[in-house]
Amino acid sequence: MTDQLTAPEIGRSRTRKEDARLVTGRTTWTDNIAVPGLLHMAILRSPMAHARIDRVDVSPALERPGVIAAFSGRDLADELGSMPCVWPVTEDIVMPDHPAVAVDEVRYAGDPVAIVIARDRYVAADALEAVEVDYTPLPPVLDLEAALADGAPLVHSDKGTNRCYTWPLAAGDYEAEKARADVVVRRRYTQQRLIPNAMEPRAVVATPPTTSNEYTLYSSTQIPHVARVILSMVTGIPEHKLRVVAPDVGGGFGSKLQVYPEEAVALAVARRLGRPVKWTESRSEGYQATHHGRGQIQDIELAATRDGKLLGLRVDLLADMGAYLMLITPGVPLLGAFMCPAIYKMNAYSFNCTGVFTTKTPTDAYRGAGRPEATFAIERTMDELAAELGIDPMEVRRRNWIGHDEFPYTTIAGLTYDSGNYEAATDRAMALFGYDDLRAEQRARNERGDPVRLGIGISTYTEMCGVAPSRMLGSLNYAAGGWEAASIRMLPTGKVEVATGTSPHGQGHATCWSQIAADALGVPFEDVEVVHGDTKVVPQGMDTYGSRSLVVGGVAVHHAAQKVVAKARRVAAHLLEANEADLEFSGGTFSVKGSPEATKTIQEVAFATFSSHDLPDGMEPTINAEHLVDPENFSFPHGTHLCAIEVDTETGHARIRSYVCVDDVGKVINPMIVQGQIHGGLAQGIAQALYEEAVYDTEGNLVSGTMADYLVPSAVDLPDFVTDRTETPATSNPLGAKGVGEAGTIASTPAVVNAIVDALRPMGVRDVAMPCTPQRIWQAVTAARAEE
Ligand code: MCN
Repeated sequence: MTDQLTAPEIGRSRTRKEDARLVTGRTTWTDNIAVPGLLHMAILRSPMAHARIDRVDVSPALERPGVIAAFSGRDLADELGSMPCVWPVTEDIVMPDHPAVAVDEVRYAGDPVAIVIARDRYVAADALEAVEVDYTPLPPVLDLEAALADGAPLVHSDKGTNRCYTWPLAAGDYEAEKARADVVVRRRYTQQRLIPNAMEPRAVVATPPTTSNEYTLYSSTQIPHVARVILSMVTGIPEHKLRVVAPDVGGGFGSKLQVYPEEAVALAVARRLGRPVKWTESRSEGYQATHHGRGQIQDIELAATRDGKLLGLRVDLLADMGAYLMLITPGVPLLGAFMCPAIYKMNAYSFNCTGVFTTKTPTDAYRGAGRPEATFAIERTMDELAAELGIDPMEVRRRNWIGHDEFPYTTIAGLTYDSGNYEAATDRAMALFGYDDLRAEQRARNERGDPVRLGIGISTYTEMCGVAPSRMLGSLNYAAGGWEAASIRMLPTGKVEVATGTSPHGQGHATCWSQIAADALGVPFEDVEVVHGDTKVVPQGMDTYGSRSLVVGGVAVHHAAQKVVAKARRVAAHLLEANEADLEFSGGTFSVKGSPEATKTIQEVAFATFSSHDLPDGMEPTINAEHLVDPENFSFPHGTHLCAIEVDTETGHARIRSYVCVDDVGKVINPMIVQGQIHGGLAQGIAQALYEEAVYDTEGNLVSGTMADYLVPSAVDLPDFVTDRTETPATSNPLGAKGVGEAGTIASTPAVVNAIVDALRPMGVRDVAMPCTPQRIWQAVTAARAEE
């Protein structure tokens, strides 16, 4: 068969078909859902980081006009199981009980304590103040190292320890490599806690059982399919009686890769009251109770020869779990464990991570999840090594990275990178950036003692995304699989429905999956409708996170379309009275080799299948198809990011002057979407470097608890980005694509901090803690001057 698949859609910058409704708000956000008889839920949250609950009395709230019901944690304890964690990374992990509403003890400021249900959301919110709670304060646990000391106060006293787990990874003999090294660079970096800021806050609507005993939960979630399984287990609602719908979702960045107590409680309340109930979090409530990201202390040691050849790497992490284990909390640092060696060759690697409980908001995945932290540690330390050796930092990287002719390459961490070309991306980035000219300008400024110094920051990153294969996830004790499902329905009129198990919340899947299906089926882009995010409509799926959707879910669409074409070919051959082997398929039309006038379009085949008057003997009357993909490997995008920053040594102000990135995400479905993903990712990575931090006081209160105190940058705070791509196709999927959703975030943080330190290094500064605020920069300069 010599099918010619014309490819007019893949690679084309289609504007996103879903955007008109999303950006005008003419869509169904969860908070827009109005159901007859809807009640509203408000949640009383702990004002303390750690306390014993001596008494909860909800009855005064019940006296308020408009209040329908109120519940303490104890009232709900019998009907809700513990909120589960699906990634217990070690056999001996400490897994504390996690009640959806606290019963005996609160463990972070924001822990739910009581629930009020009212006719109106404002009545419900006001009635919270009538709930009476007596607390006995307990000591907060805030510092990761202090939490592990003997005699430290305990977050979960029944567990006898604040250590959640210790997870090691080792290859080669690190100590031996260190012993023969000419230079060993040791550094400690702190990954501050970050608060994810999706544009749409979390929101839930739970409807009571129908006459057929079916519940529906609408939730602003990234994971309707996973949520259905977990919520069925927590609430006891049989899985086949629970439908979960993720309507249009206004962003998540990992914070909605979660099953939250509020979702379980809403279902329990709907069951108790037989009425639908809605809860939408306020922004400040979300800051306390939506999981946080990052929160690590990293001790890193890099051993190398005098000429900059890496010998070994050692990384010891303390990872802040927060008060409870959420869905994948313990696993997040493991994703970083595999990425610390990054694109570099070395002989030995030793990694150890200890998860620590604290009385702070639980942590979990936030854009990049483990990989931004790892990339930061290695890319910052590569710069430090270069400085110690007096070699240009890009040159040190070049001496160590995997050559383009060495793929597939198995790293010291045990991953096999399928493809890449670090030289090509770097050469392109350096040319766009004007690396040599900027270095010359930097030297000149340093020589004349310019108070505004120029710094150049490098990050040559790779990352593991795609979150699959399932077998590998299983070996890491992760409970879920890494597969994805797609099904394609060819409707009688030739239109196409693609049902995908991915659950987009801003990534443009409806557009990209239409492009993939349109090319494979030879139908117009406009004729494809993509449906998602409803367990009733798309029964199977693993949802969206870990930049997996294209390389798993998009690939599933491609395969399902191939199956449709294969079935259609059989029908077309029958109708054309030809051999299947003699049919060519191009642009949606089957034609008989040698007689070009004998044709059938795929739409004609669809109608013929619908009528089923004349099908091949024994053929099922459908050309619809389904496909599940479990990829053979992760996906490894990479790239080179370069940042030039001007640092005013008198005020501490840092201004990004130029930012160039050349990313390689393999083959691209939609270049404009890819560029948008990179832009958004850069904003979040730069935000970690310069602006954002969840700050707690000594009592464990979140003091950066509003948008006035937590600095999310806007477009005016960010530079123009120069983006470009190289294209090294992935070999692990037929589209040749690699993921892009987190790449910009992973790459950019070290590029910015490296640039700041590079600017200040001649003055004796060796590090600036993140976020590199003007105050911290000024303090670093002042301290270095005092040492001179
Ligand atoms: N794409 C492409 N060609 C490639 C790679 C990707 O055209 N070679 C397209 C895909 O078709 C898809 C988009 O780029 O439309 C992102 O694809 P992918 O890398 O597969 O990532 P996911 O769709 O799985 O999205 C998850 C990822 C993650 S993990 C976070 S966090 C994140 C992100 O996406 N959160 C986001 N991007 C976000 N974008 C928005 N607007 N909102 C969020 O919450």
